[in-house]
Amino acid sequence: MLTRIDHIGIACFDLDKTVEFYRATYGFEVFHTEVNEEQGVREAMLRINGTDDGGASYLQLLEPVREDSTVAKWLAKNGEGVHHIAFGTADVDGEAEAIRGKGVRVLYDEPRTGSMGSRITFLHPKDCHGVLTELVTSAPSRH
Ligand code: CMX
Ligand code: CO
Repeated sequence: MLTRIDHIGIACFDLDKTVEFYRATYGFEVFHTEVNEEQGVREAMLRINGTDDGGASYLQLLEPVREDSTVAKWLAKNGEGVHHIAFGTADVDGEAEAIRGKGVRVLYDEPRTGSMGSRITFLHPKDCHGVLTELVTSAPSRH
């Protein structure tokens, strides 16, 4: 079961400036930052609210750290903006398999490491009416 919006991924050219916009405009503070080398991004997670399954909802601000990263490619084509949405689930493996069985392309054979030790996978945007969709299971320490 997909139980919540885990985050909305937003691609930006300058992470520090974008973080400052969200702080100054809305009062959202940075909850966590990290570089995910595998995904080719430097990211800031802004926590919006907790949820009743023990998870939370975030904005994920993403700045590419190398030119061949998926986010760099997307920014070059589209400019800044909403890059993907992510649904939270207790069972990313099971959800990915079930969705794959419905004919939607799941991009990874096995979930990979996402923010804060979470496990993530992605569904191809062309199979999801134009929306790059991520599935996330939070790390146990966040429950
Ligand atoms: N949202 C919607 N559509 C998208 C998209 C996005 N974010 N990214 C690409 N597309 C579309 C393109 O517009 C293009 O459509 P057209 O053929 O109609 O022009 C098509 O998908 C192919 O795009 P592409 O630019 O050629 O890009 P690739 O096929 O090389 O890569 C994808 C697309 C989805 C496979 C790749 O972005 C990917 O693997 N994404 C998952 C990983 C990721 O995004 N990591 C960063 C976030 C990390 C995190 O959240 O933690
Ligand atoms: Co994400």
